[in-house]
Amino acid sequence: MSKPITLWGHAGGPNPWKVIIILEELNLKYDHKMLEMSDVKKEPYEKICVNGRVPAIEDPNTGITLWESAAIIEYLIETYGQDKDLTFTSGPEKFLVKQWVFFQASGQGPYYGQAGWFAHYHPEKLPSAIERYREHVKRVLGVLNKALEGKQYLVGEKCTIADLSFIAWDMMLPWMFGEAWAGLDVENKFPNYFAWNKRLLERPAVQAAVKAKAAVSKI
Ligand SMILES: N[C@@H](CCC(=O)N[C@@H](CS)C(=O)NCC(=O)O)C(=O)O
Repeated sequence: MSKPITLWGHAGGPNPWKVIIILEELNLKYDHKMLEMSDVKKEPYEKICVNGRVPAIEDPNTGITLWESAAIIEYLIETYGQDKDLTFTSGPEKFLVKQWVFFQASGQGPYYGQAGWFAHYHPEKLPSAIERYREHVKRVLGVLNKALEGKQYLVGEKCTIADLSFIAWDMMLPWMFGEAWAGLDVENKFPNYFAWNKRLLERPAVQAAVKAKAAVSKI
């Protein structure tokens, strides 16, 4: 790889940071172009992502333009993951990685997103909506906690994109729950999840993304 990948992202939204974690893990050169939310659903960005959402990438080394964060991280791993150490390429593990990557994109992201939306952005205060999506977040934490019983990582004995894809949304939990966050007592109620999340956050690539996000966003 010789030329940097362009990543179209946003300062606060989690999905571009999910991609940045993988770019950092793979030690790839990239240029993070941060858009305002008011610019994603119009030209010129809609020419890059017809869905008008970030992230999207443009990779001049292969000519691809790609959006949807899960598709992007699979592309990066398959194209640039030299020794495939962040995934599995055969056996049941190959599909178990996909299972968790799909679950993150369909079962974590949208519910966490709605929990954040109703707590912070919805024009009316709707306690029942806030409660509904916070319950969904707790359910996801419960699923991960159960799956991680007696295990360090979701698939096999190593860290993969299955694990790494959850972090960017998990980083936003304190913001999402506000004052209710401390009362959730994640460390004691979801101990396997808590230890796993801590383990992932200690990775240098994740730390690089956490620091870069903190420099441009408060959430
Ligand atoms: N499923 C998409 C979700 C992308 C997404 O919702 N991105 C947010 C920012 S994190 C966005 O662009 N929102 C703009 C909007 O909804 O108008 C993915 O994983 O890439």
